[in-house]
Amino acid sequence: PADLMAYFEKCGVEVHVQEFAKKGDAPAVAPAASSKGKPKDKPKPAKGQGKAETKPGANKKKVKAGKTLLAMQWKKTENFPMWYSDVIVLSEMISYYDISGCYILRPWSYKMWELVQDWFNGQIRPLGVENSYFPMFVSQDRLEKEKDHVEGFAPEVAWVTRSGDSELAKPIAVRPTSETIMYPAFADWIKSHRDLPLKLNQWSNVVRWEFKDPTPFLRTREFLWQEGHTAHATYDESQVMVRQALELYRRVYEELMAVPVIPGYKTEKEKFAGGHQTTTVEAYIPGSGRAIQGATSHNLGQNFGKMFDISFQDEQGTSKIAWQTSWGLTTRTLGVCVMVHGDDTGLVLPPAVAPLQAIIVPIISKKCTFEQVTPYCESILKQLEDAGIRAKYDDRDVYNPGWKYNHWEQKGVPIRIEVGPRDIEQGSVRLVLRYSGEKSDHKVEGIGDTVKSQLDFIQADMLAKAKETRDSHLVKITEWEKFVPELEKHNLVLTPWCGGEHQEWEEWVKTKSREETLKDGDEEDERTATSVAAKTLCIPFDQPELPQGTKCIASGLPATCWVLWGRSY
Ligand code: 87F
Repeated sequence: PADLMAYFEKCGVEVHVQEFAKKGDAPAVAPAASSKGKPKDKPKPAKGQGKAETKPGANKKKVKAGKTLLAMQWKKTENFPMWYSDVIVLSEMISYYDISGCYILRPWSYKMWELVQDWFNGQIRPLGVENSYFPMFVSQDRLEKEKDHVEGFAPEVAWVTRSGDSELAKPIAVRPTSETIMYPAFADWIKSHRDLPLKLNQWSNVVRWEFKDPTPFLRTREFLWQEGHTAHATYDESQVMVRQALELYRRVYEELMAVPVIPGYKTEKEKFAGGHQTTTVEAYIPGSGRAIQGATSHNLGQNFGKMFDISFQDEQGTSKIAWQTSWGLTTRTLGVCVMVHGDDTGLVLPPAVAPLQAIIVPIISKKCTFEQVTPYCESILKQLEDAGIRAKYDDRDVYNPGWKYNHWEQKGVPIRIEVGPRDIEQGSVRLVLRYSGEKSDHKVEGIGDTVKSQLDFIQADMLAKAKETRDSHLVKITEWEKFVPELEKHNLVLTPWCGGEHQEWEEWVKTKSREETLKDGDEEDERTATSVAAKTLCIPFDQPELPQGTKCIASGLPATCWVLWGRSY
């Protein structure tokens, strides 16, 4: 199709593309459409969104001449969910699958996850955290041992009830999280203060059978994560661990994904019910004006220790209950990264998580053949690899340079290195930066160092730009009247809060913000099941000054802190 389109363009023919897929089928851009089972979850344009409404009968988008069939069909500002789907499919991160809420992570996204894993493993090792692997199945007795913890989550637990034709004597659950799988073993292993601290991590998949609309990476029924679980002799030690894990999560977002986050405490209402205190990092998605929980780190107190009898003899021989933590980071990180940085051409990757950081594209012509350009390109590749850069020379002769530019742009490769006849003559290369489109020419000597410093610059600048955008959507208010109008401007809102035990006021804000939004004629998006109600995201660690006598925005009671609100995923 790409070649056909190029041919028509050359002939000056304007092409209209008619897709023959049935209504509800994934469009032709999703390769999975050709597989036998019908792919699920591909978003469809919502009523009143996109071109479908403005031009009756024109539900299929017109592909402009010169664009290949494999180009993005939606703009980020035009229809954010459709744009997101375009990006993750065209970049070859995701393929759709015939079970709702489940997606194929293709090598391009899986490599990104591996880069996160490598970095994270490198950070937890010096903290004394060891990797391990526990079974994915949990018996009903164990899963339901800690009632508080499963309560509320129960509808999401998936059960295996049969093998072949025979019913299992007792159904077994697929892990939604591993507290109840790991802690009986903790109880076995921990007898004395000498057995502490115990710090384990596991990389695995978990299953949570959610009924809200799924979104690849952000909300899926099966996802990949790491879960850390630790046990300590004292509360203070456990608290150090909680904050170390959260700091790593902040760094995953900011240093790898180039996404700024706000670290803080969850309120009593939003914390993990099984624990003592939850800390979180919260990110902002400009395309939807929504917040998203990035990752959480819990201080479990002694709740699980009591339930699973995780006790030890201290130095004096007294029996004590262990203090525990748990913390988790998921493949959601990748979705947030795509949503924050992607543009109308496709994916834009920060170098730290780019499977390829630089792609070398030769410009072949009659006067400059593959044979002539290849040694030059290979020497560039060698220099890049020697500098520790993930690079590739795209020497395929079945595609022209324009096709390759488009392909690697869609995949978000941070730097393209173009090599043409003039470059070979002059001993130069042309660099094109994906995130800004900026072009510049450089000497081929020292190209490893040049590209390295460009990558560092891109990484820092992408974070700085994302932070600027996030900060411009962060407002501090002290009167309720401004609350919903600020949400409507896609802002996160920091307000004074009475805090503590006043959970009912949090519910009040949720209800009230929803009512006031719908009163203005907005419709709640039934398709994505994303609520227009605001909820608390966190009580930021970094607290602005709270003048004496400041009142809670909701209750009017004396405020005890600032809390961050937003519509969220
Ligand atoms: C769904 C079904 C059953 C979340 C669930 O955050 C149980 C649960 O316990 C459940 N969904 N949770 C909370 C998970 C807490 C905690 N686990 C370790 C984390 C980080 C990693």
